[in-house]
Amino acid sequence: MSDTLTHARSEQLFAEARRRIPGGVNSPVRAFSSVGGAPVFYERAAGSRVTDVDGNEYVDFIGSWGPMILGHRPAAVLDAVRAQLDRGLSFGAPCEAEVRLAERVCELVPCAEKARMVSSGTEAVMSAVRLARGFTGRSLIIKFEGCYHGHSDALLASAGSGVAAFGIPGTPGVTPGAARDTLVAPYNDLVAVERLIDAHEGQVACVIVEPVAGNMGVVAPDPGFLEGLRATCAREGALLIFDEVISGFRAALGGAQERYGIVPDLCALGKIVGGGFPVGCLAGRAEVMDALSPAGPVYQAGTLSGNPVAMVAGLATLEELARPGVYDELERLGARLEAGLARAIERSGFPATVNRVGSLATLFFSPDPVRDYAGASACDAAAFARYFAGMLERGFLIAPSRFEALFLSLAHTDDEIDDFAAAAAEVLAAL
Ligand code: KE4
Repeated sequence: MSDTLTHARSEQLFAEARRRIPGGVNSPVRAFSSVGGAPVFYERAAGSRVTDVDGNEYVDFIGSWGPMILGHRPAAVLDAVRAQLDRGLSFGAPCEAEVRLAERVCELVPCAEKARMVSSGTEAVMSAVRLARGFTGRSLIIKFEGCYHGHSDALLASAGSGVAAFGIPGTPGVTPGAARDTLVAPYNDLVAVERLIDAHEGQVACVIVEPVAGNMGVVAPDPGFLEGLRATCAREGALLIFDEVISGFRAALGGAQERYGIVPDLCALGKIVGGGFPVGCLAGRAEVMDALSPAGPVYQAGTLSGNPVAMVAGLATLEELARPGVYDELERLGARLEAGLARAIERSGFPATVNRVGSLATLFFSPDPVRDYAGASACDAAAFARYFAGMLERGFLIAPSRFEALFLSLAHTDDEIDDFAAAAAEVLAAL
């Protein structure tokens, strides 16, 4: 924890939280467990900045883990939400807004012919896997080490994000039966995938991948990796699922599938599609999606799925992102950040490397390029914790885990990015 900013109120709230909330947080990575100290409790946020309950202001490079790509409290989303509040908060019945958001997702996302709304990325991925198993009649799934797909049982095998930060290969509570049908390959390793498929011919329902990995830190797909997965799945009769909960509407307006020109059979979306409200979305080929209840036999449901407030927030967000030049600007900001961090590494002489895809980046505490989980997990965790504290002290909020990304928004300014890089140079030099 920083030693000159005061965090008394955050510390007090954390003590109170721990009495009634397991670990004092509603999602583990927020607890600062791998970086030390009490988590910062947010009071309010606007644009690129958040203010904590002790009145400290920070430039925010977490952005609620991705949803805040427009910046916090964008006017267009606030206006849409305020108007909806006068019409109703939750219906549990069809409404026009969910039709319009499904249409918009299908217009923007290459694989999407139909879309089903849910309330989290976990739900979207869990439903996609069940749908793949139901549609193919097969049981096995292949995922990649270091990729995180939410916390449904079958996908908590060698997960990334919070699970990896705790060094938990899986987690207690996931039964051998639940994990048995999950096969794991190293990211960017096509040969390993083909070996698994050859060893389990006719049994693999799907291959699920973060097409841009964001939960071992940012790791881009090697040239040919996604193409290889596409061809292998087509040959094997397995479905290819892109988990685009992070990359969706961020890697490009149409997500990584647009950026790399590879069209999966299904994709899971989340974060940005809800504009800050709890929304996940399962989308894909109509032939597959129509196996979902009530059109087909694969059951899937949710009380708050298609919630009208969340739907209008998502619609307003996607409308803003569809404006001309948005992704050029996100790319420009990302390139500026990458160049700044590269200078910081050079100036400090600290052994580190930067991975970036668009407006996502990670500073890895490793002298070697990082292209998989083995590389990411070899990074210096203690150095990252000191770096985190140094950046917090200087007024920059980054994810409290080395297995996450820096999330840029359209609200970040050149000066904020340059100041971030200058602070990183100072902190790295002092590590
Ligand atoms: P949620 O259930 O948290 O909405 O989404 C799960 C999920 C699925 N797929 C990918 C690629 C994801 O990144 C996530 C969730 N991301 C983490 C951060 N890397 C959420 C932060 C948290 O767990 O508190």
